[in-house]
Amino acid sequence: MTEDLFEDQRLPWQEALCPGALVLRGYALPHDAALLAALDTVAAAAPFRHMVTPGGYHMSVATTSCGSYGWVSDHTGYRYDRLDPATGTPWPPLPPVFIQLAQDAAASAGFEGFVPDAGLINRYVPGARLSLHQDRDEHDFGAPIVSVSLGLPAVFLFGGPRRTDKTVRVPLVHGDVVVWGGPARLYYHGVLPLKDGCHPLLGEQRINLTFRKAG
Ligand code: MD3
Ligand code: FE
Repeated sequence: MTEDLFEDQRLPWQEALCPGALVLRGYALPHDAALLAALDTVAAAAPFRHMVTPGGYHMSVATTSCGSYGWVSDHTGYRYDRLDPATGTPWPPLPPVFIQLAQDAAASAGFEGFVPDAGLINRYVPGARLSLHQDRDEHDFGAPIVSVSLGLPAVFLFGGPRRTDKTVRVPLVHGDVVVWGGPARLYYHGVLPLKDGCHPLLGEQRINLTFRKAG
C-alpha cells in the first residue's frame, strides 16, 4: 500500500537539454548496488589509471574500460583499443547489468536496439575535472552515448557544435542517466572541478560510466 503511494515519486523525471540529449533523473538508482558491484569486478581486472594526454599531462580523472574496446592514450594520441595497455590483455567484458541499463535508457530516449561495445569509466576525486571536448572517435555517430553518474554530484558543462558556443551548467547527481544522441552527439562538453563531499555509497568520489558503440 505505502509502496504504491511512493511508486509515482520514483518515476524518472525526463528533461531534454536539446534535441537528442535526454536527462533521466534517478534512472539508475534501483540498480546502483548492482552497478557498483560490477564496477568492482571490472576495476579489479583493469585498474583505474591516469591517462597521459598527447601534450604530456596526466589527466586529473582516472579511467578504465570494459567491453570489446577501451579508451587508451599515449604519445601518439587517444584511441580505442581492444587491449588494455596496462595488462596487454583484452578489457574485461561489459557486465550484463551495464548492457541492460544502457539498452533500456537508450530505448527510453528513442534509440531502440542500442548495443554498446565499450564501457568507459571515469573516476573523479575532489578537484578533478574534464575540460571541454567532443567525443568523435567512435565509428557510428548515429549510435547514442549513455552516461551514468554515481557518487558525488558534479556540474556538467554542455555546449554546442563549436568549442566557443555558450555552455549551460547541468547538475548531475547519483543515479542520473543521460542519453546523448542525434545532434547532441557531437556537442562540446566537460565537467567542472568536483567539489569536496562524502557520498554514502562511494565516499569522496564520483564515478561516471559511459556506454558507447565504438567499433
Ligand atoms: C555529450 N564524461 O567520458 S558524461 C567522457 O562525467 C565524458 O565523466 C563526462 O565526457 C563525465 O567522454 C561526461 C556525459 C557525456 C558523455 C559523452 C557525451 C556527455 C556527452 C558525448 C557527446 C555529447
Ligand atoms: Fe565526453
